[in-house]
Amino acid sequence: MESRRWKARPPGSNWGDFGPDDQRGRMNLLTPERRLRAIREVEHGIAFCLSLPLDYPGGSALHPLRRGPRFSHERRSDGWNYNYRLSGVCGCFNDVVCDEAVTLHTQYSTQWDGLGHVGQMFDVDGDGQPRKVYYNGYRGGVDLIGPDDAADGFGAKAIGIENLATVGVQGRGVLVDLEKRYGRTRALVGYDDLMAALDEQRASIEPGDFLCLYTGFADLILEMNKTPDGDVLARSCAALDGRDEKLLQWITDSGIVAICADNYAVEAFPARASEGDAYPALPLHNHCLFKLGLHLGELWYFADLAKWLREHRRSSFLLTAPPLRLPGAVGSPATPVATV
Ligand code: UVW
Repeated sequence: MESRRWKARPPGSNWGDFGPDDQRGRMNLLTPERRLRAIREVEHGIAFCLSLPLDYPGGSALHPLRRGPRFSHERRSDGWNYNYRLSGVCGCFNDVVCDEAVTLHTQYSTQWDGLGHVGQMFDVDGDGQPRKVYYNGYRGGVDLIGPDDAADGFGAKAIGIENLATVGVQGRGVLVDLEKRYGRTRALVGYDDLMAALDEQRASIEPGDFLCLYTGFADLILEMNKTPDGDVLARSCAALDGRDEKLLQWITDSGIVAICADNYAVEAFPARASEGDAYPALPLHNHCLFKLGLHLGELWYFADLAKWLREHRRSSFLLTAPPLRLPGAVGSPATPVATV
């Protein structure tokens, strides 16, 4: 018998639709047939790296709590396990070896937001008491364990990023060229604007697709050469309008499996003002990660792919974009590849 971990699910959510214990969300729509359709996008055998160097943006201007990768090394004998000369018992080995450790904020640079990245205070038990919950009713303090929780072992015991990795993230990407439409002007893109951009490109989105948004934001970051100007970035490039209900409904209805953008948060952050006693600061994150189990890719690098697609009057490609299979993480760096 099915046992759900919630009595009431959030309005507009799909909790339970992929099963009571589902941890993959909309990636369930990535079927073998849809992967095959994606593979048929490959005609030239040309591949594009869709990642920034993972030590970009540089500094902490985009998010004060996220820092770039820091390397460290282990001691070995009386030196370090780096440029270390193997000697062996006979002293006759001539190998030289390097190992390393890295402290990496999983969402510093090109990344996937996992389903444990954003949840909501919601009355899942129907007893009038809002609780910290995430996609499909997984709970803060029970399934997602942090330093404040009494339970053993930190991390996401459910809906961790490893659940995305085991999907084998590969499908059809459709790049919407918002940079061509808006340049680097700050633009809030709602449903009507997105549909107009798709029409202009004669692109269509089908269930199982990855919606990819090229805004020029990552190019600006690269140009800032690791000293990003937060004020300039906040005033630049397009971002989705997470308060546009029509856009959110389209995301639900479209059957897309993920949204991947080259900007900071896919949606504009801060979002437009809202009304009411309690509402999400990140409404598109709320709709996608929390309600639909739909992953978000951020700070991807699309410039080279976008140029090629423009020149060839194409919008779609094969996308291969696994996160790290790192159990318990709520996000992951990524080095996605587009093949055309
Ligand atoms: C925040 O956490 C603000 O957003 P993001 O998903 O962009 O990392």
